[in-house]
Formats: sequence, C-alpha cells, structure tokens
Amino acid sequence: MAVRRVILYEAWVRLKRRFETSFGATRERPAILVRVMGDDGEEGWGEVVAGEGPWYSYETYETAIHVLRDYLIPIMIRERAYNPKDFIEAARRVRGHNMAKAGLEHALWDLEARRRREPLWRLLGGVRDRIESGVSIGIQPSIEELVKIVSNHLDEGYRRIKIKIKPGWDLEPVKAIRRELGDIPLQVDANAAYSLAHMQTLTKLDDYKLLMIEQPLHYEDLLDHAELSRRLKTPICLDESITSPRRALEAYKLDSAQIINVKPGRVGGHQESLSIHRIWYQEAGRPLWIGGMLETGIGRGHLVALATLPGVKYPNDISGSNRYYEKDLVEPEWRVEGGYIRAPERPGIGVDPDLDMIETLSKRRIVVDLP
Ligand code: OSB
Ligand code: MG
Repeated sequence: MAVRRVILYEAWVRLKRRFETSFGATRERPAILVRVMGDDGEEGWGEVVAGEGPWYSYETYETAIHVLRDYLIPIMIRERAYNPKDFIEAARRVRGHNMAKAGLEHALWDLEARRRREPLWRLLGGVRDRIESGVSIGIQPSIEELVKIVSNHLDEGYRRIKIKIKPGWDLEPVKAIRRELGDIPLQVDANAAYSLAHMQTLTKLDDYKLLMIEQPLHYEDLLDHAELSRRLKTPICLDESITSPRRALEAYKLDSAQIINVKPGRVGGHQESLSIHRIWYQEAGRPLWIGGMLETGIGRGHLVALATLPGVKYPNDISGSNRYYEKDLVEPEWRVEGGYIRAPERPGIGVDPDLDMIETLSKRRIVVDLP
C-alpha cells in the first residue's frame, strides 16, 4: 500500500501559560503537523517538535519544513519507502534533523497502525494500558507562585513534579517546595545550564532527595556528566545529550547517566526510540521515561504510545491536554485521571485531529501529491 499525498500544516498554538526554561521562554508556538494520506483512504498523523528558534536543539520549525519538503518527502517517494521502517532506513542519508525525520516517520507509524486496526502502542511493543503522568513546570516570577502551581498539580493527581532550574533559580525553589510540600516526588531539569564549575551548587542540590537531575551540563556532553555522576548521590538523567542509539550506548559505557529521557523527536522517531530502549533497558538494564516538547494532542499521542514500553520506569513528561492548551487539536483530548493517562484501544495514536481547528490555526500549508 502506498501514500498518495502528504500535507504539512504550520499551525500556531497558544499555551495557557508562558513556559520558561534556562534557554528561553515560549507562549505562542508553531506545531508542524504531518498528514500522510494513503491510497486506501486511511491516513496517519505526526508532529514535528522543533521550536521557533534553535534553542533546545539546532532544528527550528523552518529547517524542519525545508528538510521535509526538499529532502525527506522526496526520499520517501523515490524509494517508495511508505512503511516507517523502510522510511527511516532511507532517511539515514540525511544527517541529523531528527525532529523533521520523526514527524514524517510518526505519521507513517500512525498510518500503519490504523491500516492494521491496531493501537500504535501495541504495534510498538507496549506492555501497559495506562501511563504515569508527570508535569514539567517552567521557571516562575516568584517562589510563592511556583509553590502554588506545584501544589495545584499535585491536587490534580500528577505523579511527579519536575521544575526547570538555572543558575540563580535552583536551591531556593527546591528548598521552598521541600519546606512547604514535604517529601513529594520531585526532580529538576537544567537544560544544560551548568558546568563542573558550579560544583558547589550541584553538591547542595544533592541533599534534597531529588528523583534525578536532568541534563545539568552541556547539551552535547557525556564526559563531564560521567564525572558528575561519580560525585553525586542523586541520579543523573540525560535529555539533550542523547540524540541517537549510538549516543545512548556511549552514555552507558561511560556511565554518564543512570536514567535517560527519551523524546522521539530528538532521536529521529519511534524506530530509533525502540533501539535506544533495547540498548539502555533490555541490554544495560537501566530505566528510562518519555519526555515531551509541549506537543499538541497529536505529538502527545505518539508519546503515550512509547510510554507503554517496559523500560519506562518513571513518570513521564506527558500531561493532560488542559495543562498546555485551552483547547487541544484532537478529539478526544488527553485526560489525566488519578495520575494516569489511558493508552487508547482505538487504532493508531487513538485520537482524531480536529481538521477545522487545524485549518483555522495554520499560517501555511504545503501539499505534496505523489506521482
Ligand atoms: O527539556 O524536557 C525538556 C519542553 C520544551 C523543551 C524542552 C523540555 C520541555 C519540557 C516540557 O520539559 C515537557 C512537556 O511537554 O510537558
Ligand atoms: Mg529536559
């Protein structure tokens, strides 16, 4: 079975609240949606998680559109690589641009699962029908505000709190949360804002019984993280530094981290995520969890599917639609109940894109009809 048309939508969505990390803040953001339409009338959807600017990674929504339109879609067509595994093999010629690759690969996975009338999570090898939901909280204007937000999310049932930190917003917020809210499941994410020169602060953070410290050091580093791992009791979790299965293997061999956050966009899609799962969990026996990039409900569906894998041992950065958006782009919206999101039994990602809403929010639409 083949694909007859691909549509890229540049939809602009507005977060309920501004989301600030050590690398910048965002409120209005582009969601690049990839729609593949099969010759059998079935279709599949993916989402490119590249941001407006090259802050989290070098990719931006514009580079992703360029690479998809001018390289990845033509490669898919030329090689007739319409199933996700063939596509990702053919796409290896393109170096990097993992978020662009993942957007199209995910759409092909969703198409494949819908054609088989199977939930995507089962096709990927998932083993649970609900996933643990955590919440990632940006840097706030004040400690009081932060504590209030954390407390509200705990009341909503979220099973773990992650707060963003940066030099100057680290010990005080953590101390305040511990003082006000006690021994809650808490972790921090620095998005690469520190170096080994910050050892004093990092050592103090080590005393707060955090579940983990996520990506404290440089975004490409493995060596300094290995050094830091040896010096702290708190587990180190890598995010930005793990961009491929090869990097995961290196991180294991160097002991750079005890845990990794797998974001399929960052590593080039589901197939690459499964390879990382094999290396990190099945071979090395280490735990992982699934990270997020403030996706709309479409990208979130792909995250939910991956979070059913057996190596996922911590709550994920996969929250309910209402934590991000006034109204999500999918029906039904993603809901957290008692701290969990149900993995849908419906085929594919298990939710349907709201086409009217997507058309309305799209500033640009690129249609590629296959010959
Ligand atoms: O580092 O995990 C991160 C959002 C954008 C860019 C990087 C990160 C994040 C998050 C949000 O932490 C997680 C979510 O989607 O809820
Ligand atoms: Mg992170």
